[in-house]
Amino acid sequence: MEKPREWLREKSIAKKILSDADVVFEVVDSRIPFETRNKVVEQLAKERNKKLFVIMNKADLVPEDFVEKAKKEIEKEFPVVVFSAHKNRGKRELDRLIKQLAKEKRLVKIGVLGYPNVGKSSLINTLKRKKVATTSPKPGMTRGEKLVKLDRNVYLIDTPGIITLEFQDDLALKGSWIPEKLEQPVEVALKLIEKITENRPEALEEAYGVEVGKEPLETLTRIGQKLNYRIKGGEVDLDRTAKKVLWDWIKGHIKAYWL
Ligand SMILES: Nc1nc2c(ncn2[C@@H]2O[C@H](COP(=O)(O)OP(=O)(O)OP(=O)(O)O)[C@@H](O)[C@H]2O)c(=O)[nH]1
Ligand SMILES: [Mg+2]
Repeated sequence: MEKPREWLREKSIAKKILSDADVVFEVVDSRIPFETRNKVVEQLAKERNKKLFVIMNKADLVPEDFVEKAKKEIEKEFPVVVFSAHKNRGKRELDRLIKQLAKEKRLVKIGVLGYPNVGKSSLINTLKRKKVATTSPKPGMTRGEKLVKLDRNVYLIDTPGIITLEFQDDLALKGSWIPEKLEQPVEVALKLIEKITENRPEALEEAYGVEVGKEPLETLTRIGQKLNYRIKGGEVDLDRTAKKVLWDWIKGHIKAYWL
């Protein structure tokens, strides 16, 4: 369950990038903008006096009033750019911002940081207008750091997702952990269903055509029945259903969101 060595490694990546880079783009998932804000990254940026911009990516997955609400909240601490790598939204605004930053210094290195799977590499490809960084729905795609030249004097640094001092279960809820690598996928899926039920139960009804139950287990069982995921003897395969729900969450097929 615990992986102290990995945590230390991740923290050292964050530290290294924060000494290399002049500016940080902290990418978050617009569906769960607060949960995907990385405290370590923000803390280090503050300590080192680096400019940090929060990029609310995947804005295409949430409604506009939610985007505005979240943006306002985060802007109390950091400037925010609303973005969608899939819909090319926010590209012009970021282009302009980068141009401005490039005027202030001879050479600008922008560290693109955030949790696994929030869309750091996708953002870089959108800005570069070319597929230079590998992307995947699988959290943990980007391994090493990668320097991408954007302009004569502007570089972006693609990085692996930063995770620190967190349990795998919590990471999975953020879409930052591969469901197959969880010890108890059912437990995590139940937690996720609980969260979604609290915030936007229709999202589960829309995704699976089931009625949300009183207990998360009821809902998960109904989803399994609907998908016809069975184990020998005909009972619902909860394990398989849980992984499917977690993958659907990662892939943005479940339209739920919360502050
Ligand atoms: N709907 C939607 N999906 C997106 C957007 N940007 C990225 N994705 C998807 O999110 C998944 C992760 O994207 P990546 O760019 O690989 O994310 P990353 O942060 O580089 O991930 P790691 O390298 O694993 O840390 C992929 O399936 C992308 O297609 C977006 O703006 N909207
Ligand atoms: Mg990546």
